[in-house]
Amino acid sequence: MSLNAKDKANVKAIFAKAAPKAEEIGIEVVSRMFTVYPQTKTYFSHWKDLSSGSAELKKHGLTVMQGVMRAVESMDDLQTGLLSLSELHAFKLRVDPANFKIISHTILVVLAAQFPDDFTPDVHVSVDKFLAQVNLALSEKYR
Ligand code: HNI
Repeated sequence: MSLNAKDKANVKAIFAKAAPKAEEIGIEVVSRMFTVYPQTKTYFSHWKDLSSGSAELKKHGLTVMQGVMRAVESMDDLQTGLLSLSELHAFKLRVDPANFKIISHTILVVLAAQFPDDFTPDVHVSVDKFLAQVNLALSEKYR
């Protein structure tokens, strides 16, 4: 399941393309996650507004995408790169790690919708593998 050289190149390329649109993509990811998997909204009950136009959602969408882009940079050692984020989600936010799969799937869908020409089956496989590794690293501190 580890990423080969081609996977790494595919992941770097599609996220390089996504980077300038990180805010727009982040909004789309979080608002789709809330719509399709409404149980994810329970973690954000302290927000004033969970709608897709809200300032909180806009900020959080960008934050999550920046987290994913940082993971791209540390893809050779995700366990170390995502250690503090794993700690935060496990101990402070107490996010059930089942939700990491949900957001990964949502990220895949949004990338496919935003970049239909780039999102070939090959790229799909590579990004899927990468996000599975991110999930594993984010889940590290739960056990
Ligand atoms: Ni997540 C905060 C990254 C998945 C719920 N999250 C963050 C922050 C980053 C981040 C970065 C800000 C950290 C800080 O303040 O120092 N989250 C990521 C990444 C993923 C992810 C990279 C997966 C790809 N988070 C999820 C999921 C949920 C989630 C699946 C719940 C459904 N995250 C949260 C919550 C916060 C959060 C809740 C605090 C947000 C706030 O506004 O208080």
